[in-house]
Amino acid sequence: MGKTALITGITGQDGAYLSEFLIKKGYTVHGIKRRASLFNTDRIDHLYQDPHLDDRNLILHYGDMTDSMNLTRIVSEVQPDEIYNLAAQSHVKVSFDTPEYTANVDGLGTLRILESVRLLGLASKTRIYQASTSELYGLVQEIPQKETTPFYPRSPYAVAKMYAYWITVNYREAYNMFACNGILFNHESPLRGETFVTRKVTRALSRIALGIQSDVYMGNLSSKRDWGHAKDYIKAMYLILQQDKPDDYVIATGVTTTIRDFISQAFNEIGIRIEFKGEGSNETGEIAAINTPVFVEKIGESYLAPIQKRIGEKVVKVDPEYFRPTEVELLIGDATKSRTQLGWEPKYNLDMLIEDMMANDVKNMKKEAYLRDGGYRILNYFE
Ligand code: NAP
Ligand code: F7E
Repeated sequence: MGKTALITGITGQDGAYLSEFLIKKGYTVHGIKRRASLFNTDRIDHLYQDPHLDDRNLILHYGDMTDSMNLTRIVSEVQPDEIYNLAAQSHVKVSFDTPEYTANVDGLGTLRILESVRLLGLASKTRIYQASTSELYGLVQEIPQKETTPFYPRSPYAVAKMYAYWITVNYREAYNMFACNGILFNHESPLRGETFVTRKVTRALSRIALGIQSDVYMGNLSSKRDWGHAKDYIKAMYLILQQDKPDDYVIATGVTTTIRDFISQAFNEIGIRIEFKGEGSNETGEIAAINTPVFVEKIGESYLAPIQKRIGEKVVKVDPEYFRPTEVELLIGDATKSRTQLGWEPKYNLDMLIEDMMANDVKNMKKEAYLRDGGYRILNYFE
């Protein structure tokens, strides 16, 4: 008999990769999904199975992190060996607009999971992974950040996650539960939500190159993030729950990059060199060179794609609307403990991550351009 896992936040980026990974390992995966007016299961549709089939390995339950009774009923029905608590209002900027809701879902939601396991008498059976975050380090007290670095949260999101972190530690110590925090630094992928900075950039650049969009407005270009690939990071979540003893681990690449450099590298990926000029909200990114000519073909004739005519144009601009009331300027993790104790090693570096994300978005936008303009066929890189 394989193990049974319950994943909250199964419809999110990490939930989707983790479900696929656990199913391949022989798990039966149960997931909690919110009711929405649309399906909202795009990321896991390839794993979906008809509820009338016997022996399903993916089973979805309606639920919400704000609803204790519903969570307790699901935990009771599923009797999971492992719970991966990934559900959260996960957008830092949005947490300034919805602080109470974020605290409820991200902070108290974690308590609800822990308490349901305890009340149902599952404390010695069910192992719990809590999706903690590098945002806890906020105004960093040490460089690089590791498990012992003091926290200094800088957003309602991070403060809520700080409660979740400590309540997880408290339940481990008070009730002997196998409850662990993965302190994960930013991780991205083609499945990343469209409003996080990396995906916003890879989508916008693909659209700019194809002439669907003229420019992109960004926030703080100088902050630095330690970006990894979500496919590597979900493996760490699994490893954390397979250890002999519960503990907390930092998961990071140890490399940090500015938003500005991420944008430049993503443009490079499609043969476009960009130059940044000016400062603060007056900073712009201009097209300095196009190294790979991009052709489009329509009804037999081929000509240069719209981007070709745009040398010198300002394609990246700053809108202070995207600035945060308090910013996390620098994150860089030290994952020595994970490497030595879990044997965790990331396969992707930043170049590979950007390549994966750009290839995916160029493919998506190519489809969009084709549908919109009725018959474009984009050649070269876009082929
Ligand atoms: P994500 O793509 O935003 O997914 C969040 C998931 O939580 C979605 O399935 C979402 O459902 C669900 N959710 C939100 N509010 C909920 C509620 N009230 N009740 C039930 N489900 C709810 O986030 P992610 O990038 O996969 O991250 C997974 C977890 O790791 C999150 O807890 C995040 O805070 C944390 N984390 C992420 C990173 C990172 O860089 N990605 C780093 C450190 C920690 P819908 O699909 O219905 O919106
Ligand atoms: O911002 C700057 C922004 O929204 C990264 C979540 O998964 O990782 C994520 O949180 C940086 C910030 O991620 C734009 O100011 C500039 O400095 O992609 P982000 P985040 O805030 O780091 C952590 C680890 C989590 O736990 C969270 O759940 O990029 N930035 N211009 C921008 N950010 C956005 N979103 N949009 C911009 O236009």
